[in-house]
Amino acid sequence: MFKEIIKKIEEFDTIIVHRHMRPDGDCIGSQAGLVQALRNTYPNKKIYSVGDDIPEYLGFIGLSDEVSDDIYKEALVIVVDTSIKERIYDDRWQNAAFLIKIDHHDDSHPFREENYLEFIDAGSAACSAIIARLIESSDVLKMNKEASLALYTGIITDTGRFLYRGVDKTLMNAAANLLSYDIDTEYMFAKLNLKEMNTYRLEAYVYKNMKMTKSGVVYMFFTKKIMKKFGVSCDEAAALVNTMASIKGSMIWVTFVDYGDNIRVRLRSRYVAVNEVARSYRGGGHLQASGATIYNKKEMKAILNDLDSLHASFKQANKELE
Ligand SMILES: [Mn+2]
Repeated sequence: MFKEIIKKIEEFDTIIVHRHMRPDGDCIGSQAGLVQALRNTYPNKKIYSVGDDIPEYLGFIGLSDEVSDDIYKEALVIVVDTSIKERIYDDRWQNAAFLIKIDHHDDSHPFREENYLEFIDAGSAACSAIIARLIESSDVLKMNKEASLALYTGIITDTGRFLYRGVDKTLMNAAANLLSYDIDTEYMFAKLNLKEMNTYRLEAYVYKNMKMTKSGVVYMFFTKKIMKKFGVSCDEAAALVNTMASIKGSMIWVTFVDYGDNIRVRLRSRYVAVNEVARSYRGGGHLQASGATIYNKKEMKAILNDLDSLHASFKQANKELE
């Protein structure tokens, strides 16, 4: 399949790379890494990166270009790290002459039928690792320092710094190859890890105030009032979900963040698959890292009930796990 993708890349003079909304590190890393490698390989092709909603902490790798509507009809569009078409940032992907999807989600669905190719490796813990393999395995595409920094950042973020399940030999080999391009990892980790003092204060608040359901699902609701008090944004609050990650007996942990129009839910877990529950509340994602959207306290209660039952029956069936 890599060969067919490369063939299409060779065929087109205009290549536009899209990704999903509300991008994370793997999403930006996949997109920027691919764009940088393509630019490095084809100085005479027009290569674009779509999306101006790059989070500040990913500004050191993210690329955002203005793309005019009329070039799509002659362009190859590549969508990275996106499972369903509703999540693609910028609807103009539909106008592509040819469309390619490269993804690693379990619930990935085809974007369309005609003039379309997809490569999905749900076994890869990061989409960036697939892009790295695509580039490294081809005789045509040329990796460089910028591309490798972006892809390595994607791998680091989507694997929780190589901690999550799914980190395997293939992924580590891809990461090792990227390191041969002289990436400044100290700089990268500073960009990813440094937090404002008020975020740490809020973290302390989470430790003190997180709640637990009967079976041990831990959760935190970040109200407007709390976020205002600590001076953190909704996204910064949501990023604190893993503060609750390592509590014995609590294999599911959840944040609720009041975004005003809706409440966004982040679900994380070890062992237990939580994406089914996410799907029933307008969300989805990975088995152990999903998101959902709810609209009121009643739904919050309902989703917590669902998770509590799931957690209770999982514990019942897996007594050795905690
Ligand atoms: Mn990803």
